[in-house]
Amino acid sequence: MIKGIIFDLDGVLLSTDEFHYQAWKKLADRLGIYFDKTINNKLRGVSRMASLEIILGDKSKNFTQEQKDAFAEEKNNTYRELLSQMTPADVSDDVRATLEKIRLSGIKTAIGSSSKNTKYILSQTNITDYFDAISDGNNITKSKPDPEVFLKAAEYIGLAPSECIVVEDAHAGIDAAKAGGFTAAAIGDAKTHAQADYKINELKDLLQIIEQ
Ligand code: B16
Ligand code: MG
Repeated sequence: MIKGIIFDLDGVLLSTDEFHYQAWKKLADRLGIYFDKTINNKLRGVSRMASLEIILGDKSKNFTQEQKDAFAEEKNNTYRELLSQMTPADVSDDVRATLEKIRLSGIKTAIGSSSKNTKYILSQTNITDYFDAISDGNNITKSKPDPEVFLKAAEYIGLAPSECIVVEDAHAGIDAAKAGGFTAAAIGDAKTHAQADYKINELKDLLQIIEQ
């Protein structure tokens, strides 16, 4: 029986995945490195530095760690500039109504996101109070596809992985959920992942799954 839901953030609750794309695209264009939405899909759920390595590809060896740190910071500054324009109006009716219903159902909720900007995003969009716990890029040492971020989230809400469903838009996130022993619901790009237990088109489809 499902007693808890662990939500990925970027691409599941909010369209911040588009901001990640725009911020990486600006950096890649400046560096003269090819980058498109197909490459961007490989960055879903992956940490900032690992994302940079994917973008640099075999050009990675041309740069020092100091330069890479500066690139990652540059991207994050662009990303945070985009985040600073977010408001509660960026939360879709589907997401807000679903979170409201889940809140009333007594099911525990947590965020399981690789992003170090999670708390800022939740605060900008005023959805922090929908969650009992936040597990994010600041409390983990290994990012998805390692299950650490979801295992911590389950621990914070006092549930076993087998009692929780993870909602993810990233292939790396579905890998992480299954590696941790969770039920996995895929949305968006992750729907093509063969190991997803459920495939949903809208967040509200979750309500039927948890009622089962
Ligand atoms: P930051 P999620 C992930 O968030 C993003 O999907 C991924 O593209 C990003 O690189 C990662 O967070 C780190 O984000 O640079 O803000 O720390 O999908 O796990 O919510
Ligand atoms: Mg995501």
